[in-house]
Amino acid sequence: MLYVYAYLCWACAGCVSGAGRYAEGVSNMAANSGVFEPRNILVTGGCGFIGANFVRYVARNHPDVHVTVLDKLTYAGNPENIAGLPESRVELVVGDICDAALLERVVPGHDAIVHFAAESHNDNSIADPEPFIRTNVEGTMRLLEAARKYDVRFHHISTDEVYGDLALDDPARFSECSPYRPSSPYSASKAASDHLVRAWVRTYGLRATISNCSNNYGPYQHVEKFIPRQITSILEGIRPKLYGTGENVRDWIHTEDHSSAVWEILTRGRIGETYLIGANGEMSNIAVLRMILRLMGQPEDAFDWTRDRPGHDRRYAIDASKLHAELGWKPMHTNFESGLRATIDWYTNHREWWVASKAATEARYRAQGM
Ligand code: NAD
Ligand code: TDX
Repeated sequence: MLYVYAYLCWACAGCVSGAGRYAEGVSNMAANSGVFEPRNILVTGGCGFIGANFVRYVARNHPDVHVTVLDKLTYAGNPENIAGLPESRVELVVGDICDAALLERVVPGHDAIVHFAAESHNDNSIADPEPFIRTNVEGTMRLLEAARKYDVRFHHISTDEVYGDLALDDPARFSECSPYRPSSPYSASKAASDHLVRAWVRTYGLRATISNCSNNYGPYQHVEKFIPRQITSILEGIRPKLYGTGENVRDWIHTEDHSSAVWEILTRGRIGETYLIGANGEMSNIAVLRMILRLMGQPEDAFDWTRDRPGHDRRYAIDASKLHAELGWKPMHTNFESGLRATIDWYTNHREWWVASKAATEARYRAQGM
């Protein structure tokens, strides 16, 4: 993997853009097929959990595609997440999506932007909303402006949380028609970014799509998030922590299935459309935690209750029938327990990847009584 610190010098713009990329030219609606065939994609946030898994997915399945990752490497970004990928196909530019001058140098020559970069953790947004507004709202606006100027196709990665929550006993699920009702500073900032994308489509004719996905799990997820926090706590001899009553429901999807859905939407989705991504993975937090404890050989009550998250969303549930019907997408990981077992194995075998951030994360949680 080629690694470029974008802020070092203007000359980096040359490496960033890559002569090969320019030579291949702008792509690419395959003749008459209606399929968009990008050759050079810019992936923001590609050193984070879902972005890195997407970069790996593209490198594995689409060897003709060159990926430039643009990532600020915040506490949540780690270049190790994309280590080992071929240098000729994956290039890392370290920089901020809010930096308009940097975008002027990086964006030209790409035929699509897939925008994952965000501040992504609800608890952090409750403690300090400001970075969320800056990266998720201002950063998205800067990228949209660059995409507009250079006529680059845009895919925006968003979340089901923009729709607020559902009652535990409500059979309803979120669809593309659900009203926006975000609860936390994080989800409000993501909702704002969705609205910006829609406005750029309608007002400026930007070629953009949006996807709103449910809770992801899998390798490379930061230890602040529910599943890796509990797994790594057990590995470190710390009792897992369950917020509130533990009855809150999340709709789990393996991150690889999120990647395949994003690829389908990017290449075959209709411009201006929103697609919900989910894999029928509804489970209460306490059920997930008990499954983790069982799979790791612990008693099912070996955890502590903590105070609840303020404004804690009760239930998320996705109706992904538009994605199934229009694009024929289906998840590959349909057995949550076996996906969870593989995730436990990954964290067990990659202690060096998470151990430093574990200590810092638990100190932060302890200070908040969580
Ligand atoms: P993450 O926190 O693991 O990664 C975010 C990445 O963005 C990091 O690499 C970070 O360094 C980078 N970044 C942050 N601010 C930046 C900036 N200003 N400029 C450039 N890079 C910056 O997040 P994640 O869980 O991988 O989520 C990725 C995207 O998917 C987000 O947009 C999130 O809203 C969305 N999403 C996440 C989930 C989930 O379950 N985690 C579900 C649905 C949607
Ligand atoms: O220690 C914990 N104990 C606990 O009970 C943690 C970290 C979380 N929880 C609960 C809170 C939630 O109900 O587990 C659930 C999942 O929590 P998170 O992993 O923080 O995820 P969530 O808040 O649901 O948001 C996630 O899915 C949607 C991602 O972090 C978002 O980026 C995405 O948009």
